Amino acid sequence: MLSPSLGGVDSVVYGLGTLGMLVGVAVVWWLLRDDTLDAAAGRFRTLMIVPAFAALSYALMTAGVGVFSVGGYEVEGARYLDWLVTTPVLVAYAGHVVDVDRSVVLGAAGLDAVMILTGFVATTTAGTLRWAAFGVSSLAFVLMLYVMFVQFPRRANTETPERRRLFLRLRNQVGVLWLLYPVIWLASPVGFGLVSTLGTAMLVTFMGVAAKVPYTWVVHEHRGIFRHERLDDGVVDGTDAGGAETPVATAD
Ligand code: RET
Repeated sequence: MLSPSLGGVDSVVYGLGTLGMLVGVAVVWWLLRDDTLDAAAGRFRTLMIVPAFAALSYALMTAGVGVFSVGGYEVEGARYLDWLVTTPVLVAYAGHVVDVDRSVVLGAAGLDAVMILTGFVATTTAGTLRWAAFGVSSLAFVLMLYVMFVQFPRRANTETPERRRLFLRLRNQVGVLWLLYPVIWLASPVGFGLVSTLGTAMLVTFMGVAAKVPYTWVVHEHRGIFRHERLDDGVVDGTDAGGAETPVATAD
């Protein structure tokens, strides 16, 4: 399990991935430290899991920990552990932004976890089982996208224009970027071998940083929606029973 069997260049790639993830940690750290923001409403502590856990996983991959070989392929155990922990958080957080019913959020996060676990089975087995697992993983992926694209907007309980805008940014990023993962898997040595192990490491690391760090940055850009309610109180001054969630105009 602990055989540091990959060459030095992979470690350089994963080292850069670790640094990239630390940028995401810094972004969420700012959010947590900004006392004009309601950290409980923003759930920034939960969001922090994403870059922090990924940084840890990339540090492990840099050190060659958790690499094992199955049927002649090198498999990065830490990568799947990273995905298993962080991708459900990315999915659930998008739902949190527009206050989607808990059961629906858990459904999407659960499908995501099934996608990663069966993807791991596909990576570590051979023959029919491998392709069956790939099929189940892809199906879970499609169902998860259906829940995010169709059910999340339907079950949103808080839909100010600002929250909706942030939700759409995060959800569309998931919908577009993530489609590349099964394609990379198929092209990698585990799939049809069109891309080398090093090439796969570079693609997946680049994608990992691209899927996680801009996500935290987009939340940071829209942080105004998580301002403390009390800051608005003086302005609104109880004129209307209509809503504590009165939209506030923003510049973007
Ligand atoms: C696998 C192979 C089996 C079929 C499918 C896959 C999808 C993986 C995805 C991963 C997303 C990872 C992210 C990581 C962030 O750092 C497991 C590759 C459908 C969608 C966003």
